[in-house]
Amino acid sequence: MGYVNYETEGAVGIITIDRPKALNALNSEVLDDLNAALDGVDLDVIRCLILTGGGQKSFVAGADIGEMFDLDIAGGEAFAHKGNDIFLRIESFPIPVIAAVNGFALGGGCEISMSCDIRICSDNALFGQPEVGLGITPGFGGTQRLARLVGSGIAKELIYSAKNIKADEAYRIGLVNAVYPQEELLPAAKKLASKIAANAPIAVRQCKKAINEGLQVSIKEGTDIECKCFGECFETHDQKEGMGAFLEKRKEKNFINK
Ligand code: DAK
Repeated sequence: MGYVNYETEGAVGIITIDRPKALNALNSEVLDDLNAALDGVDLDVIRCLILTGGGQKSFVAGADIGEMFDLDIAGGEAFAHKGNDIFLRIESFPIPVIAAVNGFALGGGCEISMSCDIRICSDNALFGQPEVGLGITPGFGGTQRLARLVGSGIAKELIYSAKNIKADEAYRIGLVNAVYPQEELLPAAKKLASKIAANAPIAVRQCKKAINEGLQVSIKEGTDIECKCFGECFETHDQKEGMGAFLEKRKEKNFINK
């Protein structure tokens, strides 16, 4: 695919947005290629995804400002739908997605990282929602996901002021889980992905579903969702394997995603 590379290492898939000349900005082609990369993930084999940016400087420097500049109302709406559909697809993708943020994560770049389950970043990462300085609102979920992740007070400050924050501040406010030197970022992402991939895949998927769906509803509805997800794990090979290993005092577990 032109602007997006997809490779696998065992049960881990790595998607790289690779348009370094434009700091990996999201134009329509990148969004199409990203969609195609997600289509290509073999969910029978892959248990965790990593999303990162090509080059050493940028994760994603936002939606493509050049492409947006001339859009009319219909074109703007079509672009908005295309982006939002993909971001929602990442958020509800059946397996966990880790954003390995290796530089600029501005506008749509910050937003795509927030549609991932977990964010870790390099020490040169820069996060921000600069849209109000461009005369628009965040449009790929920034007003919604940032407030949910870091609280409305900090989200409002960042969005209204359009200020960028460095990796250490992103860590302090809980936007990222960890910060690494650039060269250690991808190895750390792979290590975390492998740890996730070693657990029972059906259980991990049900956890993602329960957390994501539970965040949208009341605690009572959320715990009902949790009960349903818990139930879904039973009668599976992997539930018998996981509990069997404990009862037999066996360290090795053979989870087969069934
Ligand atoms: N779009 C297009 N090209 C970009 C770009 C972007 N967002 N960011 C960088 N580039 C391009 C530059 O134009 C330049 O191209 P050439 O001039 O070499 O052809 C190349 O990448 C290198 O950039 P710089 O020369 O500027 O590199 P610097 O290191 O000096 O600066 C920078 C890096 C990231 C600080 C700077 O490039 C910058 O400020 N970029 C713009 C960042 C930004 O404002 N991002 C937010 C974009 S707005 C919506 C949906 C979505 C959105 C909104 C609404 N609806 C559904 C309603 C999303 C909006 C956004 O994401």
